[in-house]
Parts: sequence; structure tokens; C-alpha cells
Amino acid sequence: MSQPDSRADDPASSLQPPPPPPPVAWPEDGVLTRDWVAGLTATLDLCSRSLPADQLPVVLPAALAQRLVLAASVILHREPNLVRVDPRPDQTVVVVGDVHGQLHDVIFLLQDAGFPSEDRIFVFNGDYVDRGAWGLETFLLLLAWKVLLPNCVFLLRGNHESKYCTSVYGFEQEVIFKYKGQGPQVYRKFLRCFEDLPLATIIAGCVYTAHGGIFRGAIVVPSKRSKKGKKGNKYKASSTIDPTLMKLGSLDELLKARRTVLDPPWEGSNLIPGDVLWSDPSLEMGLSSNKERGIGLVWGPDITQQFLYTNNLKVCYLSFIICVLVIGII
Ligand SMILES: [Mn+2]
Repeated sequence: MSQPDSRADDPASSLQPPPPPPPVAWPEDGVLTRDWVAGLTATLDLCSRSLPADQLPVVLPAALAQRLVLAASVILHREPNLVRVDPRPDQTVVVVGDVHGQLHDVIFLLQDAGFPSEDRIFVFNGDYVDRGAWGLETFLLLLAWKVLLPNCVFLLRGNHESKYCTSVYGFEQEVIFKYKGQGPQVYRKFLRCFEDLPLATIIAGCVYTAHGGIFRGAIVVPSKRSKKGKKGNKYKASSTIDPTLMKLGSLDELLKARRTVLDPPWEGSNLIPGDVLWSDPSLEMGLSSNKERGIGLVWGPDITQQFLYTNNLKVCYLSFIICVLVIGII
């Protein structure tokens, strides 16, 4: 006696996957609205659950994805390395750590905390891509919010927003798999956008937020030429010389650093982006090169205190740990 087939009663259509939603189109007047972002969210959510990953371009054409990336890049590029976020007393600021392609967590988080608005500012602390399966969708969704509310959504760069990390930890492969022949072009647009992401924020004048953390300053060393009196002193990144001379960088130096690099350099004179994105706090005192990572710094509680005190700050929000110097009520 054969087992009854439970599917026999179902209409044949129920066995078919649902048809994909219509392709997302850029707004005719070029202006993103809250409804457009809500529609994009619903579409990305649906596709991530029911559409084969390589069918994504049917719903999210490469041209649309690139247009969104470019629109956000223009806004991000204008922001300084260190963004001052100064909420009014009635505004809430939500700081979010690494989301790593977890689209559904991000959608839940936005619903749960309350969507970005004039009342609620979001600071995302980097690492949008790699590891998770939906880095592309996650980052595009956050870029859409940035374009919609540029003064209420801030997207900082994480160490994974780099050519090296995305080629090793999955994002490049994800984009190529989803966009096939158009993938390399889409991926390049993302890389350019990563270069435009600012490095850090100071919230309400007292909370420093960055993915990795603290950074070194340049120190002045007399060059050979200066001894001959032909040229003045030469500025050098402090790790390239005697490590005992390494000193903490200033916010002014952070503002002046060149962040438009595909991969933050670990040597040379432009070391601040690598420090801000890759450094690790430690329980050991002092400031030294991060030998384990080969880039960035390791710093102790004394340096945290020095950094906060010098810059009149109260808290560091980093992606690994929160460093607090209690000098008043925030
Ligand atoms: Mn991370």
C-alpha cells in the first residue's frame, strides 16, 4: 500500500517558486523617498529568502546597483575623515557594530531600534561585507539610507571595506557570483565607494567611534639635508623609526590623512587609515606596532586615557571593545 502523497492535493503552482518581484527602478525624478527605501528593503528581503542568488540581477539590475553606489559615494566623498555628529537634545544616536552581510539582522535592527529619521541618528561602525551571504544587499540597503538621510545616517569604514579583505573573505566572490559578467565592474564601484567612507566620528563632542581605534602621529626627525641647512625638518610616520618614539596622533592629523586608498598601507607615511581600521586595544600599557596583524597598533589603557583626556572625550566606541574614561555624565 503506497503512502498518500501530501502534495497531491496541492495545486501544481504551489510547487513552483514564486515569481521574482519586478525589477527595482531608480526613481524617475532621481530623488529617493522613504517609500522607495522601504520597497528596496522588502525586495531585498524577499529575494534573499526565495530567489537563487545568481538571479538577483533580474530584480536588482547591475545599472541600478551601480547608480546607488555612485549616488552614495558622492555624498560620502564630501565628508571629512572625522565626522562630527552633534545631535540635538531630542535626538537619539544609535551606534551599530559589524554587520558582515547579515541582511536580516540589519532589517530587524532597523525595525527594532526605529528607522533612521530626524529624531534618530545611526552611526554604523564599518564591516558591512564579507563572511555573511548578503554583503552586497546589506551594504546597498545602508547606502540607500545614506542617500535618503545623509545627515542622519553615518557609515564609517571597517577593515573589511578594502580590496585585500574582500578578496580573501568572500565579498568579491559574492559580487562575481551574483552579477557574473557584470560582476567585476560592480565590484570596482564598491571598491571606489569603500575609499570614500569616512574613518571615525565624534558624537556629541565626547564619544569617539572608529572601527579599530587609536592612531599614531607623525614625529619630526631631522633629515640629513637639514643638517646641511638646505632643507627643513622631515615628517615621518613614527613606526618607521625608533618604536620608543612612537606617539599618539592628534585629531588634526586624523583629519588630514589620505583615506582614499584601496588598502590602507602598513608602511610609508600614510599610516593613520590603517591604524584607525586595524588597531587593537590591549591590557598592556603603551603604544606599539600590531605585530600579530602586521598593520595598525596595539595600545594600552594609559594611551586610551591620554587620548580621551587630550581631546576632551569621554568614551571610545570601537568594534572590539568600549573604552571609557569616566569624567562626567554623558
Ligand atoms: Mn569585523
